[in-house]
Amino acid sequence: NTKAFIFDLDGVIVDTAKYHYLAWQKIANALNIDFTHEHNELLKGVSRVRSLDIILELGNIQASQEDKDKWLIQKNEDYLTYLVDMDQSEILPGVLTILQFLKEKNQAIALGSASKNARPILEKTGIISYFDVIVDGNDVTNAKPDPEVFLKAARLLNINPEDAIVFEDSVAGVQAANIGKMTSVGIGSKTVLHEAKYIFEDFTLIDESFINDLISQ
Ligand code: G16
Ligand code: MG
Repeated sequence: NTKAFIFDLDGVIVDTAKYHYLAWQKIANALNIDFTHEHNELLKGVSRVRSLDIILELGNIQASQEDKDKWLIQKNEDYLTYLVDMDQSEILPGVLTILQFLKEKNQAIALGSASKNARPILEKTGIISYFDVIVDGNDVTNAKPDPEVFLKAARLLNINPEDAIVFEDSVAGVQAANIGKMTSVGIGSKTVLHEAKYIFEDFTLIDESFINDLISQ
């Protein structure tokens, strides 16, 4: 039995949400917009362009496309400075164990991320070779909760959506998996991710028997 195991990136494999937050905060501060950790939750799984719109809405600011483009470039340049020193130590607990186990079981592994910086992050953390397929923000036109990113990954792996399992930390991502008729596994808070079929606080709580059951289903 071969299934497709599709991983989200930010918040699932690495904790880059903190770097996105710092970079957005600089933009928000310069515009006198109050941007808290709670506000940052709204940006998880959301594209860069949409994230800026959400921040501008928080501050009730109307901006020209020219200004928006400038801030989007600034945000990404600042975000990239946090990635310079990134290494394997930033992989979230339990992730490597699961990737190794899936490989031993000859399962198909994909990345399904909204980020346009996914490849360099997988390279820096040394895990890019685990992924048979990478679909990221450069490859899709519709953002989560649209299932495009996950459907595309499953199609490239030649596996039916019904035989795909998606690991996600965002509400939009869980919804995308459900809409795509895939098995959604939420990584994070039970209250936030209640729409997921299964929910675990983190990957250390996922054991081999759970994965084996998914494979034989
Ligand atoms: C991620 C993050 C979002 C971020 C988006 C775009 O997606 O969760 O906060 O805004 O990527 O990232 P970038 O600016 O690097 O293109 P995911 O789907 O990996 O959680
Ligand atoms: Mg995420």
